[in-house]
Amino acid sequence: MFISFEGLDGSGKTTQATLLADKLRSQNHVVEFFREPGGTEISERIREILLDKKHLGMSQITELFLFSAARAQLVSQVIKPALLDSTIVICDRFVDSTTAYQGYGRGLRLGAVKTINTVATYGLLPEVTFLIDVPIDEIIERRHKSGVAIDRMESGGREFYEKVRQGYLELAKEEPKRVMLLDGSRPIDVVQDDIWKEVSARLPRRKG
Ligand code: T5A
Repeated sequence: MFISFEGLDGSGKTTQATLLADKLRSQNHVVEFFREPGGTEISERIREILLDKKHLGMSQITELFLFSAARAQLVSQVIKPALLDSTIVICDRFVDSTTAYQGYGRGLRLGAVKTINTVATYGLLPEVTFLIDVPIDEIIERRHKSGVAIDRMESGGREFYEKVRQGYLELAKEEPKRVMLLDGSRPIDVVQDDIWKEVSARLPRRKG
């Protein structure tokens, strides 16, 4: 099973993805957990380039190809082999991030972005995607509280994030069977309950 988590920076994706991985492992499922961009040596090096605040002059097309290159390596080197081995793969971000951030956020042509997504993933899509939706004001408040330093992508500003959020909501409308929209402004355990209900219903039944 391939599961992805999506949402704005600070929406709580990593929190939810980690809780899900822990719960599955506690029930003896084999789980691989990856963050995007990242997850392989090459993809982690691309991540450093992408998030480095020194690279404010990066062209939008370069950015698109770098995210896609990191993903292509992750899919071919680890995700595909893991899925063939019946491992449950959880990804903190996948192609929908590129559609939302580079397509809707940066304003690159959606048709081109989706084609590049398909090439980078060899057509692989998650079986279920949890989109953790949180209003921008709440995200800003969480960011202030956590005191985490912002990276190059996070210097995009409010207008950029509004576009990304609308893009995500559009994706949830376009693909309601795959993308499950969750209100991430609720408490962590309440969001996790919704995720667990969906995932546990999809787990293969065990004999005995
Ligand atoms: N990007 C990525 C693209 O532009 N295109 C792409 O194709 C891809 C793959 C990656 C950046 O790259 C961009 C998107 C990003 O800008 P990153 O450093 O990997 O950046 O970080 P993010 O994925 O953005 O994730 P973050 O770690 O910043 O945030 P999360 O994972 O959304 O949030 P999380 O779980 O760390 O939680 C943030 C805080 O909120 C609290 C947590 O305790 C934590 O303090 N929290 C809650 N508080 C209240 N209620 C809840 N329900 C809460 N859930 C979590």
